[in-house]
Formats: sequence, structure tokens, C-alpha cells
Amino acid sequence: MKYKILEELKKQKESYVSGQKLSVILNVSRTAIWKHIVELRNEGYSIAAVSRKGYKLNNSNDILNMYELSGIQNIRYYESVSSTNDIAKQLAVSGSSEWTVVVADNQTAGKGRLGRKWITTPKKGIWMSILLKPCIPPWEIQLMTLAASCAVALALKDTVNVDAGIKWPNDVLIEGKKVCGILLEMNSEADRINHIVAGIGINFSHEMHDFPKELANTATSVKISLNNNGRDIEGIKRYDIIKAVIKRMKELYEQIQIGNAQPVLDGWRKYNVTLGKNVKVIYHNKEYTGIATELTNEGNLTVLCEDGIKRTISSGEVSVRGLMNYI
Ligand code: BT5
Repeated sequence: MKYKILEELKKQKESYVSGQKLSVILNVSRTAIWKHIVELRNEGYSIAAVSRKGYKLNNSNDILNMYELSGIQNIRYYESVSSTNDIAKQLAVSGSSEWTVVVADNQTAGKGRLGRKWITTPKKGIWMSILLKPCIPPWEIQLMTLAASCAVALALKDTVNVDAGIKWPNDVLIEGKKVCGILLEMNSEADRINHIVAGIGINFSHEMHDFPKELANTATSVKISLNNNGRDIEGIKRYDIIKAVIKRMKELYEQIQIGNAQPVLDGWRKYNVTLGKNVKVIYHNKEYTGIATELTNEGNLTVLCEDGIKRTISSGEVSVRGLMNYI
């Protein structure tokens, strides 16, 4: 019943609906309506109640729960987990199907690549992992990595209308700062992928002071970037971005599955901020600088290094001059 009331409040958008009207529509007493309003408030919804006017759902609500995420197939919502990737991996081992999506409001041990940490601010971001079982050989995994970053860039355009950039292979940036990181973990045999977990972290409603000092110059959130451009985040919901990421990821994934990497490569090239730039790369444990010249059809990056040698890198670190902390 409480979600039926929520549904009615959502329909009214910014105006009040009286307790009397709600009790007629839903065929329950006004006291029952009030009881459910209290329950919704306890779940975190901000609902105004004004005598003679009724109830109004505050537009700034940005709540994640099973109800708000219910349109997504195989969704698992948790208030707090160690890492959504770890939960998705456990679900994979216990036989969950692909496109199981794990979303949490908090992570106590968020992970980055290569043993690094991912800073998770509770309720202020999108912390999600998608379980996939693609029928592609393990050496094509890089395309999945690129697909995830493209899906995020496209979803941010669809929902928030911001132009994000992708730094090779899959950091998503807004105005040169990191708004999203992606951690792809694979369980495979020599020539077969058992499953992949695509972990996606998007900073959403952070203020600058939510980030620790060491990220002050390199991280941003959707809210910070909108505010910088005179826009507001109100009315934009994390669940809309989550749904858009899944939709875009499905489109790209289905093409990769039928052997068509073109949409991923085209999308990546369109949004990338790496090609043509001065970069610093690590290749076989040595550091080189040069110009990033090309994204190969396998999703690798070609760099024309200062010693005149063209090197193709398939993973590791690339810093782009002028972006984040590479001066
Ligand atoms: C990443 O690693 O960027 C992958 C991050 C993946 C996070 C998601 S959240 C859902 C899922 N569950 C997980 O446990 N992980 C995934 P990497 O490229 O190694 O970057 C890590 C570096 O980014 C850190 O060393 C910091 O410098 C920086 N960093 C950490 N937290 C950040 C944040 N919230 N925003 C921006 N930068 C951050």
C-alpha cells in the first residue's frame, strides 16, 4: 500500500494531493494513509504534509530500494556491502544468470584496479556491478571494458545531458576529472569466459568536501559538474542513470556477441579524450612518453613514443597530459 501512495504522489509531481483524495483513490482510511506516509518517511522519502493541502513528494528525493529499481530484471539491492563486485562474483558462483545487477547504497571495501581503493560515499553515488557471461574468447575482453565506459558516457548524455570523456581504457571524466571508474573482473579458462563482473562506480551527488584531500584535484561528481554550469541536480535520480547504463550496455553487448565491435569502437572513439594527446604510459615496467595515435580494432592503444617506436598497449596505466594529475 505504501508504494501505491508513493505512486500517487509521484503522479502529482510538484503539487499537493489531499489525504481525502488519496483515501478515496486507494480505498483506505485517512489514518491508514498517514501511517504509510510515516513509513515512507522512515525509508528516507521527504514528504511535505500541510493541513488543508495534503501531501507532496519532495522532488529532491533520490532513494534506491527494490521498489525504485523494480523495472530492472534480476536486480539485487543492498544498503551496504563490502564491494558490489564481490557480491556479484558470489552470485555467479551460486549460479545466478547473466544480467544479474547488484546495486548498493554503500560499500565498505570498494575496489579499484590493481589493488587500489575506490572511495564510496554512502548514498551519494551509483555503486553497481553487472554479471555477464559473454560467448567471446578471453582475449576479446578489452572490448567489454570499452563497452562499459561507452555505456556510462552514453547514459550520462541520455539522462543528464552532460558530455563525458573517456580516458583509455575506461575512466569516465567530466571536465577533465574522474566521475566514474570501472573495474572488470573475469573468471575464465584458457579459451572460454565463465563470467565477467563489470563494476561501475559513478560519483553522483557529492559535494567537493565529500572527497578526501587526495582526490580534491582529480575527482568530480555529476552534481559538481552541473553546478559548475549553472544547473541543478534536483529531479535527476540515480535509478534513472542505473537503468540507462544497463540499457546502453545491453545494446553494445548484444553487438559484441554477434561479432560486431564497431558500435563500441565508434562510441569509444567519439567520447575518448586520449587519442591525439601527449601521454605517459607504462610498457613492460618501463615508462614512456609519446602521442596516443590509434585505438586498434581489438581495443588496444597505439602510442608513438618519443624514441620513435610505436608501442601497442593492452592494459595498464596511461596518463594524459593536462588531465587529472599529469601536468
Ligand atoms: C577504478 O580503478 O577506477 C575502478 C573503480 C570501480 C569502482 C566500482 S564501484 C562498484 C564496483 N565495486 C567495487 O568494489 N568496485 C566497482 P582505478 O583505475 O584503479 O582507479 C582507482 C583510483 O581512482 C584510486 O587510486 C584513486 O586515485 C581514484 N579514486 C578512488 N575513489 C574515487 C572516486 N570515488 N572518484 C574518483 N576517483 C577515485
